[in-house]
Amino acid sequence: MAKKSNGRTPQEQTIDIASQEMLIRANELGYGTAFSRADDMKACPIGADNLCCKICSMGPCRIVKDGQTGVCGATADTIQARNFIRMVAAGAAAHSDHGRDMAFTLKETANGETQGYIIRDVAKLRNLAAGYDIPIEGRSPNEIANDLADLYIAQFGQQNGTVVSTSRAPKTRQEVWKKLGVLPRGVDREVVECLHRTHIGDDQDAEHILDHALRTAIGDGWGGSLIATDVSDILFGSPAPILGEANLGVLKDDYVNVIVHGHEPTLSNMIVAASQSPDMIEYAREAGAEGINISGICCTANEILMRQGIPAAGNFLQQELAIMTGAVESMVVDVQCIMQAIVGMAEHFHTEIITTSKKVKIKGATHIEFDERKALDIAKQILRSAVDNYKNRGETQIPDHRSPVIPGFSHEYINYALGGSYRSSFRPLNDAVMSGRIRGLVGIVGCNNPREQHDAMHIRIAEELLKQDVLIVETGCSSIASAKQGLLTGEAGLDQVGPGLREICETIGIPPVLHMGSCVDNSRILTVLAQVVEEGGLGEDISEIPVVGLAPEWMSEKAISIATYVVASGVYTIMSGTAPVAENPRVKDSSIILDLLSNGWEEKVGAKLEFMNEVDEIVNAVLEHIDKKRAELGLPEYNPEAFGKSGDDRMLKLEELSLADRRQAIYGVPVA
Ligand code: NFS
Repeated sequence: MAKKSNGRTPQEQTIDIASQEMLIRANELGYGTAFSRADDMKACPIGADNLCCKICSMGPCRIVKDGQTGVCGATADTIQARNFIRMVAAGAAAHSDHGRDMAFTLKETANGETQGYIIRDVAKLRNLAAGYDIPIEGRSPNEIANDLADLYIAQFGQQNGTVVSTSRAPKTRQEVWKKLGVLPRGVDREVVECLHRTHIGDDQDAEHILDHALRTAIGDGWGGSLIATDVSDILFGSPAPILGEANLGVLKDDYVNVIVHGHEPTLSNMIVAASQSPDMIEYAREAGAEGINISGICCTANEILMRQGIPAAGNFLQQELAIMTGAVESMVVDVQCIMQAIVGMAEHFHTEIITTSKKVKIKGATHIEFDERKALDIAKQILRSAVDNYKNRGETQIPDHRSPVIPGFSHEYINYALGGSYRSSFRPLNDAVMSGRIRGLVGIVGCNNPREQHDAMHIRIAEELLKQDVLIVETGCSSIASAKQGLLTGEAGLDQVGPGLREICETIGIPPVLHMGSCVDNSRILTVLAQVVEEGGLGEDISEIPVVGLAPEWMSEKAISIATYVVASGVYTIMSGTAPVAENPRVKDSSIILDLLSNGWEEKVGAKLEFMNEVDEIVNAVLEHIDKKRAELGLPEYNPEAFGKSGDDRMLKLEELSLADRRQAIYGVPVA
């Protein structure tokens, strides 16, 4: 078995077989990857605890023993709180700037200034607009979209008042925020204030700093991210279940392979459309290929997987590995989660890395700047250059591993699936939780981190919770991890789930793990929870629902912002791996921050943020919390014995009987 000299074996680095195959190849060829670099470079221990301050040039200061402060006198808890909120600011900025760009694309589309985009989901547009008191009767979709776009664009630069989309949170939750003074005024304003407060000599009270982290993150989850999701649905359609595939085996030897990687759906959707146009197919055939095969990595993968069934080549840690197949003509990237290392890896192969965002260039990559006004032309230009590169392809090694996946569980689809078109409702979901068929709900979200075993935590936690009748919703790289392991299809997942949850999945026809989209689509989880509250029976506020949020392999600042707004929304949240702030046993004050994030936030917003690393510990904490919330609501104690005795299970048993015995079993009396 190939093993890096000072690192883990590929099997220790990832549980994903396709990735193991590529890591073995990397070792044989002597190419470094994020996995080997993580093995070769230990994380800085002071930075890992976030006990290092470099916000001014009197430092950098590092706090490594009791009583020590920065040159300015900043204490450990102040330094950690400042570092934490700066991560929230960066994460919120990334999500929200994406949302802003989407809102501008909506505005330009409404005014006929873009190429190839249309308003696809008129119903969602009208519903949203009506909710914000934008007139809809007798107006064209473009007129309504123009007004909604103006309203949304204004939320970013708004100075006073409240970000309008926070009104979609339950009233009780809005009251909690109001009382605490953390209703965001404008998305950008809160991000800027994070930077101001953490400049040398400003806010030096950890608790006060963290209050503003809540405010900024709410502006992300219920503001920028929600806007990104809304507009994506309006322009590209609200997702509904569709069959797709996931893992490196979706690459095809006889096709020109183009991977879209990053986050924004604007270019990727256009590349998909262009790849299916007859002129591009013809162009590829002339080059000797069967056609153009598009697949995705990271959240771009989720955006096109859940709307069009375009396959996902992999999650975050597979970006370099995809290039190592030797079968990728172009990797087209936009923003976020793009490792600079892909350019170096591509140099070993024929792959061309193409950057497309005005905001992102990578040295050594080709830059073809995207412009919504010429979207289709640019998409075709990118594809032509990929086709031209096909002739340069050398030896390939595509792992023969791919799994079917059914993504597309938007808030709107779940509403429809539960009740049908004429009585769409969350009632059956609430009832299932109330009866105990579903013990509780868990959202598993977030990244991969090469310091952990790739995909392992996502999958192990999901598998354990499914056995306990916990319904799971997923987004981001977590959902791609589950997709690769076959947890996102009905049949494949159901033999692994508890009896009550299985009944529900079979009745409604859903997998036990619901793929809800990309990371900005965590906003879908928020609006689902708001509707669960509205439906009644599970409390007056999100904090009363038996629900937990998990980010088992997080690595990005966006994940910190997400965790913060999920907690701010009232959901107990656990992150694993490297905690963004940690306790150093030699620095007493370093425990303050963890207490503020857990007990402090529980007092303020009704939910804790905690950090744990063992699967058993996490699963126990989740179940304990769910059962506690069930008890507080006066719901029956969870009892798996009570379920699984009807439906398909009974039919399967009947099938084993002779016809006469079967009739006896059904009618209770012998029937000739
Ligand atoms: Ni989320 Fe999506 Fe993945 Fe993490 Fe990156 S792709 S926005 S940040 S790594 S889940």
